[in-house]
Amino acid sequence: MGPIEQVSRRPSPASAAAEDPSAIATSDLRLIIGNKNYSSWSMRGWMLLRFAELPFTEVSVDLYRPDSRERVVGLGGQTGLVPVLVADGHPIWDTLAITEYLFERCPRIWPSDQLDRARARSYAGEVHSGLNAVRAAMPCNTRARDRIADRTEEVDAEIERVAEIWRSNEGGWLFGDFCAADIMFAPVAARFRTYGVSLEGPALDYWRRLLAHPLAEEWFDLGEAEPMVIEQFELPHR
Ligand SMILES: N[C@@H](CCC(=O)N[C@@H](CS)C(=O)NCC(=O)O)C(=O)O
Repeated sequence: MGPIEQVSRRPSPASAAAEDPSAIATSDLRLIIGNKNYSSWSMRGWMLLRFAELPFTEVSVDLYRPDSRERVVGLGGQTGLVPVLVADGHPIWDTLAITEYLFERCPRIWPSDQLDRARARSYAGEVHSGLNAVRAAMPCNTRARDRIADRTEEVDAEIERVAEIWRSNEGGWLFGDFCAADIMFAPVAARFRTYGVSLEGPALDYWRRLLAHPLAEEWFDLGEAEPMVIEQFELPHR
């Protein structure tokens, strides 16, 4: 099956124009993503765009097929990986770069305080370049439950690090108001649900809140409705 193109449910132009009156008139945004059930980076890219309230067209490519990367490259990606945001024909092929691009048009992507912003970016960097053991042991499979992951020491240490960050939440979200730092952790929260990771106290509260965020719930529902099954990410049940 070829790429599926659809126009995302759009925010009211008035609300987006309030952030940046020139944005709607000047940019054509197209987001290339993978399977919603399995692609954690696609989830982040999609949530970021929806949070920024910028209208965009969505193009879905089935991942992990022999020609998937070629298709993504054909749509403008340079690495064959998703997400890719094509802005007025110019591809941005990395989630952190997409985040910064959106921040320049929608300041609430990051906290308003400079030091908070630096800390939020540090968390995003940690997710982007780290959590490798969790990623390998707990493939993203948002609709699955009660799956068994190999909980090595490395996996448990990364889970504890995530819990430590989540415990520091400031009465709701990591920096008070919801921002890109929370979005970075949304697929991690979904992984913890799939593989039954137990949390306690403020980390548990934060995990619940993140999974119940309207954009996360919408993404999970869309993933639930997808028919595709990628066997390599379907780990055994308990
Ligand atoms: N560094 C990239 C990571 C992107 C990435 O690994 N995407 C995965 C989906 S979650 C992918 O495209 N996998 C398809 C493949 O490996 O062929 C980013 O931040 O956007």
